[in-house]
Amino acid sequence: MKLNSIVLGLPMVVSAATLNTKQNVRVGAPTEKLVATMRPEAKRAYFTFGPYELKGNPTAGKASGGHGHSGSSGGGMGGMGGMGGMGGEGDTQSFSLKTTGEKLCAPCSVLSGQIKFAYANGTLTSTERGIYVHHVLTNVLANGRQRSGFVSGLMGLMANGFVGAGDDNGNTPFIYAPRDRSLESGFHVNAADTLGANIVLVNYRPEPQTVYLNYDLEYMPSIWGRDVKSSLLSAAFGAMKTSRDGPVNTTSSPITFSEDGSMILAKGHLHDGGSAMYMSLSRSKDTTPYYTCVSRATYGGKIGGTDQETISDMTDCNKAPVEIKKGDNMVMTAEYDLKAHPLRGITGGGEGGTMGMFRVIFAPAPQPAKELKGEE
Ligand SMILES: [Cu+2]
Repeated sequence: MKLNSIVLGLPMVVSAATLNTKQNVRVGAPTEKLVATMRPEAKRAYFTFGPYELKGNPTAGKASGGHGHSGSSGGGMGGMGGMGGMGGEGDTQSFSLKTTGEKLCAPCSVLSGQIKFAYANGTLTSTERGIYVHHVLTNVLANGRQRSGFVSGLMGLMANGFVGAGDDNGNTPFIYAPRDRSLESGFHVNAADTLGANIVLVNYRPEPQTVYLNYDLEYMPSIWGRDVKSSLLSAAFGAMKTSRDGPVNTTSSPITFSEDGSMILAKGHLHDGGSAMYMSLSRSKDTTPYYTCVSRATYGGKIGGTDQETISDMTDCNKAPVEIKKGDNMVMTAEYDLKAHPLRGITGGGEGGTMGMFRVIFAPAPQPAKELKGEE
């Protein structure tokens, strides 16, 4: 029996591979061809999970644009608007995924990644088709390789965030290496790493829908370069300030970096109603910023069956890595403008909550060589 499986093992693997290339279609994987863009020697592929079966939504089409309401202002949604909002609002359906790095590209260093939902036939889902991606939060952890945070305080405890999506940022990839290739970094994934994802979706259609989650990953097929850390940092705990009269700001206290490194990417995260996330960086004893940037919300696309315009993307804050010194301070501001863009109307009534965050991807500075330490 054992011998048999050893002998038979090889032909079976080969035939499976042949089948894969022959068909070249996996249930739930988008049919769009992928081309590596970060580095010529990189690979790119879809990693597909699911199916996730969404119940039909009997109140679909009755979603009220937030502007019609007077009773539930942004402030009134306080309990839902903050971190609690990640768990979902009244009309969301949640799923969880637990797997290992083996089911991704391990051993590999992910250079960029993007979430793509598709139907069984590979057609991408969209808000127009009634699939609203509230959140996909992915964490990748390894025993003994927890990514400690790179800022001090509660928000900086963990930095394990892997490719995710929000209602606002599905249209462009997260990058773990600079596009200008000025330094070598990636999100390291080993076979034994555990991947956990919290998937929160809304079905804006009356009939059930079945979807598949795809990680579109571009990666180096080895452990390569600096291992990045990735954290979601919030302008405030709880809801952001909002007003129906125009733009209002919520500004954070200074958030202090706890190590040297390079900020590879900063990308804002807002909910519908938000217009921009601002960031400024200053050296520890200096209040004059050495770096400022803005990540703006782009609105586009309607939610299926409603007249609600929703955020389709956020611009990247930085175009090139920013050199960070331990002790530097970051201050961020979330701007909401309900006059320009109402809060998301929840199917069956009510309004979505608010968030104001930055996803920050950080490559720690290389450790000084050991012999240098010895000479000290
Ligand atoms: Cu959010």
